[in-house]
Amino acid sequence: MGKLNNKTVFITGASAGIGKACAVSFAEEGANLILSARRKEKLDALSENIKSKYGVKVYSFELDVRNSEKVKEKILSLPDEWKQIDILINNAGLAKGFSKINDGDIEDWEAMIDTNIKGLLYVTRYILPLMIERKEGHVINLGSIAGHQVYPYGNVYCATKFAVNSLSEAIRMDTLENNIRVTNIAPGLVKTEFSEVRFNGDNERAENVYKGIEPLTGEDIADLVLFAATRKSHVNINEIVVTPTAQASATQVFRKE
Ligand code: NDP
Ligand code: 8X3
Repeated sequence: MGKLNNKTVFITGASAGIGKACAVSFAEEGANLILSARRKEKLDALSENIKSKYGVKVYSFELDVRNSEKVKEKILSLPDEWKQIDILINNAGLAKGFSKINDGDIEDWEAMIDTNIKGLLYVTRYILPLMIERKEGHVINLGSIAGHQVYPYGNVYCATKFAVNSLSEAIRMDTLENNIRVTNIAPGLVKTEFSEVRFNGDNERAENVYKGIEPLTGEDIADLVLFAATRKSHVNINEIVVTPTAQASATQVFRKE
């Protein structure tokens, strides 16, 4: 008997990294999953694997969270059996580029702002009313330690994660009378596709981010997301800040030679 049998979890950015690991961890606990991301073929492979391994129901579709009309359409047209969403994991997000503001690429800024802030808002805007109607639900946002501490060349990415941390607090305030739980997850270095995306497929540069340390994994974060989601209903984990043991802050990392 799983801890989340008959619960429905909606995960954005489920095709890779933390979102994918959450899909597996939540399925292991018996949850039915709504999975979304832009790369449908990755979602299809994951869905098949999860369905056959854990026997849960999976409903997946392509969704770019930057597209407010599509977000609205997809959520409002969910089949009835999928409308009762218990847990929303706002995970879709990315960093693009690593440069000073005066050298920054405006397209990269827009991709980060549109995905990490506006995308999270669009999805929350249409799912939250369904939770409020039932006076039950849990919104879990993927923030970052970059949302607590700015680091050199992190400028716009850090600003988007400061916004996520603020929005987690705001959603908590706005839904207090409706029995909605809200959790902000703020990890440090997690080895996923994150750095490859940030450095446009430059593998060597991406590998260097994790050189000499044992980084966190998507599974480590999924474990904590699951922890937050499986507390007794009167317990709200407001925030989890987590780093690799070798990382003390956004700027201090101890690397073995
Ligand atoms: P990955 O790059 O491995 O995964 C990112 C996921 O987000 C992918 O599934 C991707 O899917 C999806 N995504 C990106 N853009 C969009 C979009 N416009 N619409 C829908 N889905 C999108 O990175 P992580 O798993 O590491 O990142 C997940 C979250 O965790 C992000 O919000 C990130 O900021 C945060 N985080 C990551 C840390 C790290 O060190 N890795 C640390 C702290 C926080 P697809 O490309 O198929 O759309
Ligand atoms: C990702 C963690 O420190 O690479 O949010 O920005 S960091």
